[in-house]
This record gives sequence, structure tokens and C-alpha cells, in this order.
Amino acid sequence: MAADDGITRRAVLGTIAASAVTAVALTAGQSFGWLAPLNLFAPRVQRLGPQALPVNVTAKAAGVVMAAGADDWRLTVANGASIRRLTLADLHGIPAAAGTLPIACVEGWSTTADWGGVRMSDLLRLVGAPTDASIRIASLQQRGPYRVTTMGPEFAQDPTTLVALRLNGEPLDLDHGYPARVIAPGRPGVLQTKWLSSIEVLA
Ligand SMILES: Nc1nc2c(c(=O)[nH]1)N[C@H]1C(S)=C(S)[C@@H](COP(=O)(O)O)O[C@H]1N2
Ligand SMILES: [Mo]
Repeated sequence: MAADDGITRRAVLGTIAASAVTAVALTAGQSFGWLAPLNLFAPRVQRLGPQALPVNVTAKAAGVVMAAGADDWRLTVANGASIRRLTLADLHGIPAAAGTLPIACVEGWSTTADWGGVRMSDLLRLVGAPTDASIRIASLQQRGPYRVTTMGPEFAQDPTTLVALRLNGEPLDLDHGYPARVIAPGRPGVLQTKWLSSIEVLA
């Protein structure tokens, strides 16, 4: 039995060693670019999407390709009975704002980009929202955990919080939230809602 134990122990140790080597090999692409093709299990490596920014969930995966590209898209901004349904042209008619802000995903990547669009606070002023109001922001996305978010006045009134229409000098790519998305400073990526549908003042 002793010999069996020895063999078993050696086999186990060998398996552990092999696993460790494999794990190092599979994740080393994070540090060594030439190993990147082996980097199968390393979510921290950001794969760049369109416009030099990683994509978390694509428009296709979110099921919004038709709705986001539709001619009749509107951004509804509502404060009780005061409601505006803004076309993309309407949004472009509002004085533009821009800023350089990161998207920081809990999956382990953070990328800074140049965003352009309109200030959230300007949109809220259009419907006479009080400056201490919290808001609910909804996406065109019908399912999934990130399609609705709430935002307190500290973010909603922050002049750097944007409803972004542009990314790195171009219209937003569909995968980055076209026609419009939220970009607010100091909020986790999960709250930077893409493919906006409505912004509603909470009573
Ligand atoms: N509607 C919607 N918005 C979303 C998401 C989503 O799945 N659906 N993912 C969020 C997460 S987790 C991150 S990190 C960012 C990523 O934005 P990007 O794909 O443009 O880089 O979008 C956020 N906005
Ligand atoms: Mo994320």
C-alpha cells in the first residue's frame, strides 16, 4: 500500500505542477504579447472593439440592432407630464459638450476615451427637472441586468456627465451604444448605459 501511496502522491504532484505550468502559459499573454494567442482564460486582457475601445456586450448580443438603427428612434426625456421626445438631430441641436473619461469595467479593464454629446443636466433642464432630482435611465435593450440604471443628482447635475453621441471624434459605433449612451465620471462601467431609450425624473 505504501508504494501505491507514493505513486499516487507523485501523480497528484505531477498533475498540480502541470496545471500550474498550463495556468501560467494560458495567462502569460497578459505580460508577454507574443504569448497572447495562448491567453485563453485571462479576462483582464482587453480586446479592442471599434473606435479603440473594448466592447462589453455587442448590439447584436443585446438584441438592439434594429431599434438602435431605426429612423424613428427618439430619446424620451420625461419629468411627469413634461415630456420631450428628441430625435438625434434635436440632440445635435443642443450645445455640444465634450470630455475625456474612462470606462472602467469590473471585468478588469479600463480605457479612457474622448466623448462628445450633450450634458445630462441640459437635457433635464429642457423638461424643468429640479436640480435635486434622481433619474432613471433605460436602454432599448429588453433583457439583461444593465438595461436600466438610476442616477442621483450628484451625477445627473455634474457638468461632465454626458449623454454621449460621439466617441473619439466619430459618431458612436453601434457596439458602443449608438445612437446615445451615458458617460458619467466615477461610475462603474455597468452603469454607463448604452443604446438609450428614456430618461425619466423620479418623483
Ligand atoms: N444597455 C447596456 N448598457 C451597458 C452594458 C450592457 O450590457 N447593456 N454593459 C455595461 C458594461 S458592464 C460596460 S463595462 C460598458 C462597456 O461599454 P463599451 O462596450 O462601449 O466599452 O457598457 C455598459 N453599458
Ligand atoms: Mo463592465
